[in-house]
Amino acid sequence: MRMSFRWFGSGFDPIPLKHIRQIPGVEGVVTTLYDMKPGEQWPVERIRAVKAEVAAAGLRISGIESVNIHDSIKAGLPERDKHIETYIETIKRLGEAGIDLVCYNFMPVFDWTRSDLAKVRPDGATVFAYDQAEIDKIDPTKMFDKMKAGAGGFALPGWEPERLAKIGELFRVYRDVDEEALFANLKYFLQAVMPTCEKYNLKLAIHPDDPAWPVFGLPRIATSKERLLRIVGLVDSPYSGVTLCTGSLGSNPENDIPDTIRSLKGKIHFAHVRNVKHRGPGVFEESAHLSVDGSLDMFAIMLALHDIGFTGPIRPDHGRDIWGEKGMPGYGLYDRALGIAYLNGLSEAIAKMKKSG
Ligand SMILES: [Mn+2]
Repeated sequence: MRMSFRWFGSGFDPIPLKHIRQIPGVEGVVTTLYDMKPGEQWPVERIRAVKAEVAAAGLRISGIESVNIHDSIKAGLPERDKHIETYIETIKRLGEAGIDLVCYNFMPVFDWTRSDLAKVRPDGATVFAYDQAEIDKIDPTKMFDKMKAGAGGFALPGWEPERLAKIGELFRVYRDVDEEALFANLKYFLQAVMPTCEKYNLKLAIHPDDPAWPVFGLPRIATSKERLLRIVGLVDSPYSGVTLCTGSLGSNPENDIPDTIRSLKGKIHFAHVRNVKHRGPGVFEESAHLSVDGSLDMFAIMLALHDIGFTGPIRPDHGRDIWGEKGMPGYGLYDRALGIAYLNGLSEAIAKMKKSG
C-alpha cells in the first residue's frame, strides 16, 4: 500500500506540501485542480504545473480526487456525449502526464452530506456528523447555504457554490432518474471512457455514496457490497474499479466492510480508511481513526486489505478538528496525520505477523 494524503492544491489548501512530506510513510498526495468545474477541460499546462510542484516537494501524485462528472452524464441528458468527450480528453491528458488513478462519484445533485460540520465531542474535538431527522427538516435548496456556513470560509469539496444557483434546475433534471436509470447512465459513461483508460493505463475508481442511502429523495447506487459488485460488473475492464471508503460505506451499520473488501478483491484501486461512530438509525458522527473511538474495526479492515494483496494508494479520510488548528473542516493536518501513524502501525504489525506465519 502506498500511503497518501489528500491535498487540494496551492491557493486552496492551507497545508503546505512540506508539512505533508513530514508525515511518516507518506509518499504521495491525492490532489485535483480544485477550481475546475464539472464539464470543464483540464488544461495540460496546469496538470504539468501541479505535477512539478508536488515532485519538487519530494512527493508524487498518487491519484486525482476528483475529476467531477457533469450532471448531464449522471442524468443521461442529450448533451452528455459532449461532456463525456471532454472527460475522455481530460483522462488522456492526465494519463499522458503519468497519472494512473482518478477517483469520481456518481451521486445526483449533492455530494457527501452532513447535518453538522462541527459537532463537539466530549474531548473538545469537532467532527462531521449526520442525523437523518435533522436532514429531513432541511429544505434541500438551502443545503448549499448550510454547508457553506459551516465551512469556515473554505470551499468544501463537492459543494461548489456554482451548483447552488442551479439547484432547482438540477432537481427537475433528476425527476425521472431512478436507480435503474442511474446504473444505465453509469454503464453508458464507463463504456465510453474505458478504452481511453486502458490506452493510458489510468484506473477509474468510483467513490461510494455518503451517507450510503438515498438523501432528499434522490437515488443513490454506490451504497453496498452488492451494488458495488454490480457497478464493477457493468463493463469488462480491469480499469473500472472502486475507491473503498470505509467511512462512507460504514455510515450504514449493515455494511460489513472487511467482507466488502474481500468480495471486491482486484477491483479496489484506492482506499480511504477512517472510522465512524454509529449513534442510532440514520445517526452517526466521524470519530478518530482508532477502533475503540468509533464503530468500525480498523484492524479487521487493514487485515482484509492485506489479505487481498491491495497495493494501491491508501489515505486517511476526514479527520477531527483538534489542537486549535484553523483549517478546512475535516481536512486538517493534525488528525489526519494521527490517522496515518495509526494505519502505518496496524499495517506494519499485520505485515510482520503474516511473514512470521
Ligand atoms: Mn472517502
